[in-house]
Amino acid sequence: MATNIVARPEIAFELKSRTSRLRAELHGPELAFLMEAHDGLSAKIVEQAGFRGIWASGLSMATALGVRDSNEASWTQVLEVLEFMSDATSIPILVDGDTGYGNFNNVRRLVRKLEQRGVAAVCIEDKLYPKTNSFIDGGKQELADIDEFCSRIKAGKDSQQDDDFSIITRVEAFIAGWGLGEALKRAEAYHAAGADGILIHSALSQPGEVIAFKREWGDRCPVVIVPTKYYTTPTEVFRDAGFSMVIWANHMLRAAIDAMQSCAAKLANE
Ligand code: SPV
Ligand code: MG
Repeated sequence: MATNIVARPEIAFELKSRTSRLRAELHGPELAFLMEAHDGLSAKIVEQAGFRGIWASGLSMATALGVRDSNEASWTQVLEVLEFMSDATSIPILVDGDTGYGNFNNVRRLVRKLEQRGVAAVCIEDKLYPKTNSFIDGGKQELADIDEFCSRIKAGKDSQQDDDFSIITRVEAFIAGWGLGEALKRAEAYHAAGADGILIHSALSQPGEVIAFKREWGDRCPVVIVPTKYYTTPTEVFRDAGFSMVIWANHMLRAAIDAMQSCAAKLANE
């Protein structure tokens, strides 16, 4: 029986934990794509479409709950949404953990609870609680103190029970108006504190900042990007630059809003 399973790689793949599959996507030779979902139904649709991982978007989960992307939904309410997404699917989920919902103590609790709900990885960004969406006056947003943010990373890594659970750290230096030097300094500190990958974010309509970062960063650890603003860039450019993972961050929610608005308007008018 065991021999049969080994002889069928697709079954062996299914048997691997979600945490190790997410890790394999991060470290694999191919550019990986995660698709956004915000509830059990959208998560199921993402899996059925063939994606190998889900981005549980903070913006989308908040919007689907009818609140702003400013930590207006509590972290335990987000946890409830994640449980539905996790139960409805078998592919790994990387959750947008915003700033970690507070300091190192909050991250410690967050990681323990995410593991219990079957979430494979969390991304935390180097800003302050309550967070503000990166594209609202990004240049005026305050970044976290580097040492304080590293304490959040270390607390998270110390708390995980499964060695394959991943903590991705999101560098907001470009968004907040700082340059490549600040982005690299922060990424280096977060990597040294135990981060499993760096998400480098940019608000420009071209990918110049993130490509410059990747060129300097090299292969110190996987680099993840979110082309929400530079969405017209062909994915070949990301592949050639050597990024590990691309996140399509809000697309399922946007598609749902368009469809619901046109359906509601049609029925109301006709
Ligand atoms: C989210 O999906 O909530 C994100 C990604 O943080 S973005 O909206 O592109 O900043
Ligand atoms: Mg977010």
